[in-house]
Amino acid sequence: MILQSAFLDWMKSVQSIMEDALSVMLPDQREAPQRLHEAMRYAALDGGKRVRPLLVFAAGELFGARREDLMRAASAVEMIHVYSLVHDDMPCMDDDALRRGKPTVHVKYDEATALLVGDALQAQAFLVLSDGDGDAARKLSMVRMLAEAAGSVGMCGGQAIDLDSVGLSLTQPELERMHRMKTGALLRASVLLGAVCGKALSDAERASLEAYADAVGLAFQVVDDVLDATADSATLGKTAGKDAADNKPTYVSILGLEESRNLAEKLRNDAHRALMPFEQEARRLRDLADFIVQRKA
Ligand code: GRG
Repeated sequence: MILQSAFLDWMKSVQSIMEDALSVMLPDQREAPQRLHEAMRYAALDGGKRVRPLLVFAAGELFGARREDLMRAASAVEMIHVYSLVHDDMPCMDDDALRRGKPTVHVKYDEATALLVGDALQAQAFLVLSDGDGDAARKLSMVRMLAEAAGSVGMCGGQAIDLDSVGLSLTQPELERMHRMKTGALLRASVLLGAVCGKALSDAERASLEAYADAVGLAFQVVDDVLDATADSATLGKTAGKDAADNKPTYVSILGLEESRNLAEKLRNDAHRALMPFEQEARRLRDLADFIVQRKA
């Protein structure tokens, strides 16, 4: 499967829209406290693939959402994602010095600033999501959706299980549960938030999107484990080989490289199958599943 230039152009245009949207929605670094605002912008701007915003836009375009609403939802999800990266890189968690090809926030600034950057980005995400001129009930349901994905039954809970799993040999179902929470929950929320920015979803449409998001979320993590074991730090923009060095259970450690690649391919097919009811209109989501499985960083 070769990604077409129309998809790559669309991806670049969303990435560029997101750079501008985030720049506007983050506090101005000339405003006090300048150092914290500067560090928030350092963490969030100029880097990353913007996979979650791409999912928000692709799902939103499928359901006829307004660009302004998508920019808000996508910025909120990306802020939560960036906060998680900043905290994850801190010495009390993964202790990493490189992220998105740059020194991590606690290295460039200091640990206290990194902690506050994450906290403030999380708060800013909910501010952005609850702002704007959309329907209040819909905004409240979106706030709940993001909070659930980010909290103790989603990303934070998955991170807690991850930290507890170092040195243990997890079974594949246990590993899957951890990743569905740690990375899958936010990817799923990205798809659903984008979709609910548009017209009301039927139960069947929602179920199809959830099946798509679950497959893509897991594929993302399987590929992440493969890349950690096979790519170099310069390509990844973060320290490669950390999972094995930290003695973490991964798809590669449980299944080996080839079976992990096969699993990613199976999940890509599952994602495509889930989109069949939408036919050609879901092409961006379909291409994104391909992109997530084929990515090199
Ligand atoms: C600290 C609350 C808290 C949570 C951390 C998501 C997470 C939980 C930590 C990130 C650590 C990590 C490397 C997880 C593997 C999957 C992942 C989220 C990779 C980074 O996401 P990408 O590849 O990054 O989308 P970019 O930089 O492209 O946005």
